[in-house]
Amino acid sequence: MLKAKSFLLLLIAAGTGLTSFAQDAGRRTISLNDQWEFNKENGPIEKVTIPHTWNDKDVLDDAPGYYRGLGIYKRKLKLDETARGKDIFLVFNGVAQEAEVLVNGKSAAKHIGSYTRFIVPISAYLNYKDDVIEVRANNRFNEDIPPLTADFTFFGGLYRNVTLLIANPVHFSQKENGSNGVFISTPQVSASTASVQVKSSIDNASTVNQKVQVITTIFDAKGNTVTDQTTAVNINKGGNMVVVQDIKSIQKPELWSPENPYLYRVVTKVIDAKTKSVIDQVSNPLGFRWFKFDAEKGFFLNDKPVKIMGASRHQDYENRGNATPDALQIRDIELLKAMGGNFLRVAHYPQDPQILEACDRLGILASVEIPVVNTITETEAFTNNCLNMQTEMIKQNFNHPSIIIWAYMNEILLRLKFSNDKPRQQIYFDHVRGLAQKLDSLTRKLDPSRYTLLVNHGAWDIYNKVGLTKIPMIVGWNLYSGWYSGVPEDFGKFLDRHHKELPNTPFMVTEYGADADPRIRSFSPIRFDKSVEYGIKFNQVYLNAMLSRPFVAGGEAWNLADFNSETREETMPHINNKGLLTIGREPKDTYFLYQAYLLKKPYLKITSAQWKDRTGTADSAALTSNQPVQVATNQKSAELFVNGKSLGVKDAVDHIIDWQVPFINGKNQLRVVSGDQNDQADINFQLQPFKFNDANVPFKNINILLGSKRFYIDEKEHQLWMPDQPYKAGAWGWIGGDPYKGTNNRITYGSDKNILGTDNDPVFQTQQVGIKQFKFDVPDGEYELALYFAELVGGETKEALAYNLDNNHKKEVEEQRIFDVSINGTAFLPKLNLAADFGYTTAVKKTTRITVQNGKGISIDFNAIKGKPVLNAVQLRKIY
Ligand code: GCB
Repeated sequence: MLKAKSFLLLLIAAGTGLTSFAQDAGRRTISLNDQWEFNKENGPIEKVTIPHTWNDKDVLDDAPGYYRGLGIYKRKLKLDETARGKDIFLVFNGVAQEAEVLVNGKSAAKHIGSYTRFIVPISAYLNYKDDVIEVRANNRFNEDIPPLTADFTFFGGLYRNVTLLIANPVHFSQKENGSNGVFISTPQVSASTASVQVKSSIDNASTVNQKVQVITTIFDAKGNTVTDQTTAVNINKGGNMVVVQDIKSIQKPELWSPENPYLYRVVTKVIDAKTKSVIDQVSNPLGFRWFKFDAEKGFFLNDKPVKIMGASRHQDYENRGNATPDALQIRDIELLKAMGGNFLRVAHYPQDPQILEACDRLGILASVEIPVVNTITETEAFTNNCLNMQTEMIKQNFNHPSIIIWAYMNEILLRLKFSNDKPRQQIYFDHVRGLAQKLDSLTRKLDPSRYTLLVNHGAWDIYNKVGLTKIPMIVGWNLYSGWYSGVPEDFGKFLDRHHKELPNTPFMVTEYGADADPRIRSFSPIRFDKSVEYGIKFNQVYLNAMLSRPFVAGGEAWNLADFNSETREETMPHINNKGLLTIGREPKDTYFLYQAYLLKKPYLKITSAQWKDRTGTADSAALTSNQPVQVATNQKSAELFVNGKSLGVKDAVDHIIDWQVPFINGKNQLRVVSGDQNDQADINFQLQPFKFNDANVPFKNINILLGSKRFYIDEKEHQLWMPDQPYKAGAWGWIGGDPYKGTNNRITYGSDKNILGTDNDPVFQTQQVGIKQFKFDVPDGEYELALYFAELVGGETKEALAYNLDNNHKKEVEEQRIFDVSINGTAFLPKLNLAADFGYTTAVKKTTRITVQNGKGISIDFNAIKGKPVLNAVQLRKIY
């Protein structure tokens, strides 16, 4: 056995940091995240640190698609002679999505799937002098590997921690699907006694039979030994043995729950029977809890009813793709806890090991699933990859007390294949059902102590017809009434339908949500406007419906945070904005709404404080502009003060209180008080004159969105955009036309296409179609005027434009428009042909300087030559 001193040498030689160093543990683990060289196939070599993805930048540009191909990572491994005779492994926590590991040019292992750990034995390939590890990762489309399609970006790379494991020849098995070889269960738990079963799989890779002792010790949270058990075994050379230890009668176990996530530690050692030295050791968490789902009464933890409320989570982060460092992973779970959540749906794939460790520690219940999303491939290889992923997921995460559910399919009938060939479609359905049944049976076999879950979208009939609601122990529904279709109030009806028609099947709402772009605000929020205010209304209806129905086990907001989804092209292209947090993890108003609903301690928060910079027109000749302010609270009522003056006490309705606040130009101090709770916020207000000749409100600049009821905050250029209005004499506004309603006249909110050449997509995504004139009745002076245009497409009822790398944005609109724009009678943009001159969905901004004289103000005239003239936005600034 290696002595401590020589280990030290080895560590220095490896030149890396330590991730886990247990005295006399027999094994050593050392992170290998640094000093990698990376290149894309045929690309230049760069130095990188793990976690790394090659897609972090190319998902940010306007171009559709991202690199899906081969990436090659190389690193030296400086092991010295002292490592000889050891069993050496590389532990990969996640490589996306196909991986081949080579050591000194020889293939040591291959792995399929982005989201689970794999462990590669490398001793046989080492020279202990100048070893080189190479990882060839590939995120190409492969029809045999799930996910095939999904609403998230399939980043490629060596994107989770890599570790070197140096073990003695006798060690906990590294052949147990990436797990640590020890599996802990609690066959019996009550408040008075509990039993624990520890199954340890041990390999003897040496050339002699080995007499060892397996010692399992359970420590409480303070480090006191609760109990231990020793088992003597003889393991044949080159063999494996599974040692089962039943530890009975642990008296009065401290129970694990969200309120008190009490963790025990189970340390299992392999000891040399003769020398008593430690040959190998692993440590695992242990929590004592029991739970059940009841179709009538919901979920119970330790015999107490618990509504499981929380969110789903994707693993990517702003500007980092999926290469998210540990600290940020952990922080997500802390943010979920601080929101009042007690449940995490780890969706749509297993995530970093830190996530479930944080759930154990913080008291967050969890479900985990494999990425079988939208559709399947009917091949044996696809089936086997699914089964293998499910096995890896379960065995790698088996010991987490936070996990109560294993899931395996999400909305698998979303993309209905073979719709024009019913007999063929029936074969496909049979295959889907068959795969679901295999995954469900495998899960129950591998882990009888937890529930199985299959997640459907809201198409009730088809999932029941295909038989998918009969297979899992609990059903999950992803419901978006009031978003993709219908109204939010339909949601409650769906819940009641399940309860009535599947009265014996427990269920959860595994997803619900509405996109909210934190830069967009509205006083008349509607579906698809992406306003934060619509998000508030939507979530109030959903939370009320779930919390008032005991048979609903719980619900998970989609999503904890905004996430990358390359094919989305909405107000924030390539991002799904349904998060309660932004992609950089800033809270949106909806996050505060959840705190008000879910936290038990008194809570009071000015949610509109997030909207720090506002603009609006003065009310008549007054020096104020009345605008709503929202407060989220779990108190009955609160009083709001503005610049020291009370606006009165108001009652909360569905955890929100609304006030009309008379904002003055400049800084406004808001303060809300309820009992001993209070919160305050400063809001900067840019007051626009009611009429331009109003001497009390001097005009500086104004930014107006046409065809829009939205406010938009351009955070990069610090510009505040406001909704349009029909022309008012003495002020400003449009004459003629209607808001853009989508290519096929569908009632939508502007275009849902990426506007090329800008990050301010919402400025361009709406427009006034058929506009005749836009007027500013400004006094004489020098002004700068900017007109914003884009030829819009999108907003169709059917599937968005075919995803096409060649010309994603080309689309024949019915009328190709040509029009003249003149300013105060002088030609400015003659024969403007947006599609022909600039291309579709492309940002066009035309600026000019105007000398206004003789009290004529500014009149922008639009003269149609062909089709209807359009204007998307207008900006006016007074120079002097
Ligand atoms: C769903 C999917 C999820 C999507 C979400 C959405 O039902 O399960 O992957 O991201 O809807 O935002 O459309």
